[in-house]
Amino acid sequence: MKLYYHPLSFPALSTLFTAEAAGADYETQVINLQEGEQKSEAFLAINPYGRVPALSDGDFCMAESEAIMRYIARKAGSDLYPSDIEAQAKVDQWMDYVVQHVRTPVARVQFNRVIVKFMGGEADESSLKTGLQFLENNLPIVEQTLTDQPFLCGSQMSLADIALVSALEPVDMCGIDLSPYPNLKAWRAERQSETFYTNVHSHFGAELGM
Ligand SMILES: N[C@@H](CCC(=O)N[C@@H](CS)C(=O)NCC(=O)O)C(=O)O
Repeated sequence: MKLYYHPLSFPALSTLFTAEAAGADYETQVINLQEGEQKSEAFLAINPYGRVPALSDGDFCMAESEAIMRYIARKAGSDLYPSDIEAQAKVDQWMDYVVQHVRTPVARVQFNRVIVKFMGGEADESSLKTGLQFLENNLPIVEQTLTDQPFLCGSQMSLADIALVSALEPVDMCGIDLSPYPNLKAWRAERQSETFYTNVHSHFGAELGM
């Protein structure tokens, strides 16, 4: 199984973290987004959407990070994505919440505080404010959940937790303050000390010397 990624793509990192946590046998290939490799003919044959992450497994190719996470966990027979229908539904629920209500606003802040500088553009202050406001609206439920229980879906780590760790990857780089959420902050530090994380990198941006 091969995972195509870029170290600054947090959706792509979620697939690497999943492969590590599930104990999957995998290799990786970096796709150079700065050079536009994602739109090359060779890569479009793997992912016609022209984005990372993507996965190939023999002749089988697929895209979309959460779908890839589920594929990896199922293929490895991992409990990260439980087979019980209700337990699985709860993992799906939290994965959807994290992607929609945490990852999307984090990406908005990252775009306006970090990416625009690389692109030589200007931040859209209203978009930035909206991203920060969405986080302020949405993170308290995550904080409360991780106060009540060790993981998003109860007592065991699942794909939902990996989605959350990944969604929060750029927070230090783009100055998002997690101190109003002490349990989330401590939970994140604990996950970042685990091998599924440290086998991928020490911190977000490390691969590029950031
Ligand atoms: N919904 C997709 C999002 C993938 C995505 O937006 N990837 C970005 C990097 S984070 C990308 O490859 N951008 C390059 C481009 O759009 O040209 C997923 O979760 O996999």
